[in-house]
Amino acid sequence: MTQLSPRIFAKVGDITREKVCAVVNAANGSLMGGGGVDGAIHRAGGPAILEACREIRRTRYPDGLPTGEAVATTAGKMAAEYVIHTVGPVYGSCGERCAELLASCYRRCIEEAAAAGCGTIAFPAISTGVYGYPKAEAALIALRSVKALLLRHEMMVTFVFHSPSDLEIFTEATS
Ligand code: AR6
Repeated sequence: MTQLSPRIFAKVGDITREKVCAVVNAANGSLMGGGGVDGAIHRAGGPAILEACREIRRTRYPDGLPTGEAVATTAGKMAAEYVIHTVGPVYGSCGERCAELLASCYRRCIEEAAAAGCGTIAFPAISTGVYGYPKAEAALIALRSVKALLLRHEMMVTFVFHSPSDLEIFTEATS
């Protein structure tokens, strides 16, 4: 575990195993699951998560969750209490707005976690898998957004990377 500031940490691991109040899911607008972190979270948490997502689609977002937005559901069988689902930007499809949309994901996730009463949250590297966001660029946006949010929220944040090389890219980009 690397400590980046008094309340910000980074590590290598599987986010589905984090013992925090909220784990963030890098979802898509359908909220109906997918590959990557999304697939891992639905597998680890079980069907209660998909059920809650269906209810959110039906009642609040019939057209899908917009990019940059976030919603909270149960974490099912995982150690966490909540999953905060967010939709990162597809790199290359948003031009100059990509950075702003990615920052919005981090901001909205922390806001949703705080609203749920959480004091701890774990983030995957949103948009840096299938959605193609360059990892070093995404790292700078992630850290900058979280630092700004922590001025207003009592929250402990952990960035969880899937591989040692991803953690290395993050620490190099942000140091
Ligand atoms: N724990 C932590 N990090 C992980 C894990 C895990 N278990 N699994 C993958 N990663 P991605 P995106 C890392 O593709 O780019 C899905 O199909 C991975 O190495 O999961 O936002 C959704 O349904 C990468 O660095 O999310 C959407 O359709 C990072 O998590 C779409 O992919 C994010 O990769 C979202 O794409």
